[in-house]
Amino acid sequence: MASTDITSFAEYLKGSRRIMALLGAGLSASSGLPTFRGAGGLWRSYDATELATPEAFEANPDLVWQFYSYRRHMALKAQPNRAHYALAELARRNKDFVTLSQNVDGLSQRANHPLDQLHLLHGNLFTVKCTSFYCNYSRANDFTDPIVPALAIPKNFPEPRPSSDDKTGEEASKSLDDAMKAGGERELDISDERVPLAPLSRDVLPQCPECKEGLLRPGVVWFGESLPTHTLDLVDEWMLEDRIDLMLVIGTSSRVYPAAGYVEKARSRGARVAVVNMDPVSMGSVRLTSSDWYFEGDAGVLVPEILRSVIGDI
Ligand code: BV8
Repeated sequence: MASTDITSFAEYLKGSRRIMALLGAGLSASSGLPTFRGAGGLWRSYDATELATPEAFEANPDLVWQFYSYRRHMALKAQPNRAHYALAELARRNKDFVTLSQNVDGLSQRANHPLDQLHLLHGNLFTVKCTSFYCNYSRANDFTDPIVPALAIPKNFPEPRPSSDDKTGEEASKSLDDAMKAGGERELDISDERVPLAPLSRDVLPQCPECKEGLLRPGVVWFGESLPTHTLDLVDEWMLEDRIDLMLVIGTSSRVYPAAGYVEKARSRGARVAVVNMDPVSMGSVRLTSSDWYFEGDAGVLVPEILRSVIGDI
């Protein structure tokens, strides 16, 4: 049975040098971004994992782009939470702390997490790349929102209610202007399947500016795609350098591989494991022993608390 005692963890943390963290969607939950498998796991009537595949993009590039454009938009509106900042501070104070993030939302980067200690296992919503086989075009840090006009989140405002004898339409446009001026515009929640989504033709989707033929796609790793080999090599190299003292597992269901496999890999290099999760049941493959810790609750609250003995108050 894992310990829930923060004091014993704080002591061990202070004596730890080589630390690894595996981050999941639960880290960004308190920033308002839905997780994959929890209640937020659905987008319209789709399981998010159904849309995060090359096959889905091939079959319906417009639907998949509407999914990703929505997530870009939500991630840009979200703010990093105290857990993102606490992990960034730990990285600044301990150069032997490496973070493996499954998250593509860019919030760790916006919390100024040292980038050479942040390994993005599943890519990034704000990188886009060409899908043409022979074209290598890609661009990072593309924060344009919407990325193309056709992917703008539809807005609606109160329909003008022209009076019955309005022949010129002036009254209607006036009430429309009034509604607009009164901030009547609000974004539709296109994650709700009841909100109609117009199909988009291929030519209004993001196009490659280099080869001028291929569609651009989000620079994330889809299911069935391999993780970035350079990143995996860097992580494996770090793991083999020396023993590992501590493996933090924060806000992840640890169901997606090979990412989830790093927990047992770290344990085999000597690490004790500390899990932060809202739900004791949703820890997937992670098996905790009496030398590990389990902290139940919101990562946004718990992570700054359990790291305080090293990072102080952030
Ligand atoms: C590959 C980018 C091979 C896209 C993502 C071995 C065994 C079984 C299956 C496989 C295997 N090897 C490969 C597979 C297949 C597959 C896989 O793992 N499938 C799963 C579903 C079983 N893996 C792959 O396809 C990988 N590729 O292996 O390729 C290969 C090799 C060579 C050549 C070709 C191919 C690629 C996987 C990457 C997929 N892309 N993301 C996008 O984001 O749209 S994964 C995506 O889902 C996320 O990035 C994330 O990693 C994952 C969701 O996991 P979590 O982050 O954990 O989120 P989740 O919602 O599941 O859980 C949230 C947790 O937080 C919960 O525990 C919850 O309780 C907790 N929580 C909630 N709120 C809070 C909280 N905790 C704290 N505080 C809170 N407030």
